[in-house]
Amino acid sequence: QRDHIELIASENYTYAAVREAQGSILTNKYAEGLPGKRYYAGCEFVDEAENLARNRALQLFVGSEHVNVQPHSGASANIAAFTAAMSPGDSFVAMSLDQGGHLSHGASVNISGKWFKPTFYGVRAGDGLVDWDAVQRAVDEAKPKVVIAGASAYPRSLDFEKFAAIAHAAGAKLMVDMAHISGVVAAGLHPSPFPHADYVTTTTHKTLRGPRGGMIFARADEAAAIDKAVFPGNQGGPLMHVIAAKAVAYKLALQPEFRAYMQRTLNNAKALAAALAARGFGVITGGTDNHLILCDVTPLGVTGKEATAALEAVGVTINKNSIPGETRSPMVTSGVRYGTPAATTRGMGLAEMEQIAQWSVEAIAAREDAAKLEQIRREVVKV
Ligand code: DSN
Repeated sequence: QRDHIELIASENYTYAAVREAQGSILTNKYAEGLPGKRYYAGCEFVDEAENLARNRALQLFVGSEHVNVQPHSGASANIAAFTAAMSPGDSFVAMSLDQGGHLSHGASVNISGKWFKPTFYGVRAGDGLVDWDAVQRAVDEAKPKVVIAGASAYPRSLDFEKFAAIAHAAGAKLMVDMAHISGVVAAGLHPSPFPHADYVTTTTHKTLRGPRGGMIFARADEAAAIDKAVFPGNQGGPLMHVIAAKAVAYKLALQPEFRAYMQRTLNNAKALAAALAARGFGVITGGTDNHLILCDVTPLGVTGKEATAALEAVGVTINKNSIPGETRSPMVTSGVRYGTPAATTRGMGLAEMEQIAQWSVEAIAAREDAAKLEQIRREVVKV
């Protein structure tokens, strides 16, 4: 982590205070249930931690009504929300994985796609933006119980109000998975899913910069259903050390410094997108509104796998990624995804973004030249 430049859009470096809480003796405690209503004695201190996390989460996301901070991960949060809203066999609508969606939004290999019936929408071939006609068509066809808005590789803002209008007109619930953008939403730099969504799931370790974990928000009238879906529906004992660490992270995210950090993250992403485009990368949608950039690397004569390997060889860590209209397998891909949250946490700014784009294009060009790759790697290690 010291020697590489970390540019995976879903990763970050969390705070020392979060690591301290997450590594604490609270890991020793079983606490099934909720604060004040546990199945075990001796929960007075973990109750305090969970109440802090819950109250701070509600404060951080203005307009939210209820939160459960126990999900172990984003995928756990998603399956709990699914089981609160649907029975096995029920239909839902989501963005497909190869168009920017997430594995846990109905991929055939995931429980969400095995137990429930997904119908997918995607992005428009021309501009890479959400295909609203496809969303409406999918809803009309599937008559879903749930519509999901949220993505893992979508570089533009999502119009949650529009998603809610389409879902609610069809009698479906809107579930927003804001895992990638929760920090951006918390900072007020992305339109909020509140009050439009019925359920909002997220991870806590991406742009939000907390410990690895998940949480679910719900409308007040869905509170009991969501709590039951998490425990005993999908999980046993909550990870109280992680919940304490979530409380620490949310407190830090409530500070003005966090908003400034998030603004720098977005500025860096815009600068990196422009610098990559200037060097021949096919930047999908032409830029970014958030912390991530999706690029077609085939104009540079490589696949996503080859580009990622070349950058890894010089100490720049990104991931290969399918792009809209993908023709290659997910293990090869035509694209790569960059993200700026971790590099920004490290203090990098606009000059470094320009440098990263330059190293990227040089590493790809030198991918079969071990001596040149080593020379670039030595430069990377110095930053
Ligand atoms: N695996 C994460 C990502 O990289 O986007 C999402 O869970």
